[in-house]
Amino acid sequence: MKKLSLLLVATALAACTAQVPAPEPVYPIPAEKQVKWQQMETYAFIHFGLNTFNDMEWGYGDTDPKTFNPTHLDAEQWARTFVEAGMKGVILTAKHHDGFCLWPTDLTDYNISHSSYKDGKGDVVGELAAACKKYGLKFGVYLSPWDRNRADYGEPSYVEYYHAQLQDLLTRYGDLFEIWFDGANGGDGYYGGARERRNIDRRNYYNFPKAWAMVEALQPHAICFSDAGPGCRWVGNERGIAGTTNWSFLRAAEVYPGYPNMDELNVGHPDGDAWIAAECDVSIRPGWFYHESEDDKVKTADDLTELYYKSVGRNGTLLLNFPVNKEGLISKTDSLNAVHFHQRIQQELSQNLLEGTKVEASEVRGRDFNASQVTDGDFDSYWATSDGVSAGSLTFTFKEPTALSKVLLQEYIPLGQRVKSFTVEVQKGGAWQSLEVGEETTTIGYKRILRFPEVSAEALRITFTDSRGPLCISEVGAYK
Ligand code: FUL
Repeated sequence: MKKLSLLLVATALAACTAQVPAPEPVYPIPAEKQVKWQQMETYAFIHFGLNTFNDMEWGYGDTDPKTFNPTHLDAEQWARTFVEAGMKGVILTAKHHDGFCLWPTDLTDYNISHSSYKDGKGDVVGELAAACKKYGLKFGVYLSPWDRNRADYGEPSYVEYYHAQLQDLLTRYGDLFEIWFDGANGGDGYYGGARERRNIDRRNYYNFPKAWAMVEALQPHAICFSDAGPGCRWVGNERGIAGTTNWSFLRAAEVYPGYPNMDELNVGHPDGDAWIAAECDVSIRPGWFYHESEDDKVKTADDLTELYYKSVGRNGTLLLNFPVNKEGLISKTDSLNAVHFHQRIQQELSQNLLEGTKVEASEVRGRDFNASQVTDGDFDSYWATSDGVSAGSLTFTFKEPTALSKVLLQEYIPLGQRVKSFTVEVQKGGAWQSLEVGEETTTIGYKRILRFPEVSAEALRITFTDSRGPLCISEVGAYK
């Protein structure tokens, strides 16, 4: 009898301490560079070019390059603003739809060397690349496929030109983290004087697979943005808002740049076979380019905070655009609001109230995957359940009733996005009650943040009710 109980104890101990292998991935899974990209969370966009000086959003392609004349351009001022606003990188419109190039290039005359800026000796792409290097920011470029200046737009030769421009940008400015392939094509343009409407086959004309292969070969750490990835996808609106359900997958064979189903892009394809997470692009002003008439329409720190929770807080990244002004600077209101926004987020999410609480899991895969991993602040350690266990709960008990108004959840996405539904409950007066979070609690992904009216809780319970495989939860936080 004694022997048997000893044996039982020994087996139980072995089960607790034995090294259990990590869960198998549940495909699709992200490439390492896609995980690193998502961990950037917020980064800046800059729309700057001839439009800035001509009060336009979509230049026709015939605007005089001489009108490009920033008087106090200072790319370091942009970079400093982004650093202070907590942003990890910046993407610049090296060429927008009007075809004007912000870098000196032999491929076209329609470029900065024919402008008034620095008597034609300027290079905004190079100046920003250098500022990013100095201030520790990542750098990326937007190279519009649609080009309203080029006479041969619509011909095969234009596509060669476009790929040559891409090659130029990929090889001249050091490491890039993201290349932006825009999906717009409004049809009409200057086109070398033809002044007509030209429609192309969006799916095939630009030979995007070749462009993406060039990026892979020349900038292996960069990811490609488009409506359809392959690195990351458009979130389906320009308001910066991800779906409350947001899968980081798409069915790769169905999607392409210009893919018209924005609702699908907003939530992803739950049965997708390619990892293509959502990027939420939005401008700090109504327009993408600078317009004096919008000086009093800059999004406030409150507006931006709201956007953060609806983008980063819904498994997306936030790409916040700054329309650089005619002086060549980010306007004061824009930079102040962005910095205050960052300070707000830092303050709201600074103190994880679950640190040091007692945490119990419904089930644990093994020692290396125990429940305490979810409050250790380390994304790379996670709580996991055993094979075959795709539901479970985590209960955090506070030492004393604690006021909460936010819950943050993170899945360990290198092994896939798994959770399909979950519930959040708080214990009050010994009884559990479900928390009204005002939005569906389906997916989590890299990060999900829920906000709710402040509640005083003795304990917090997250129940993962359905998942595509064993649970892998990196972090759980609660904040006031
Ligand atoms: C769109 C463009 O048409 C806008 O001008 C802007 O660049 C936005 C980010 O993407 O497709």
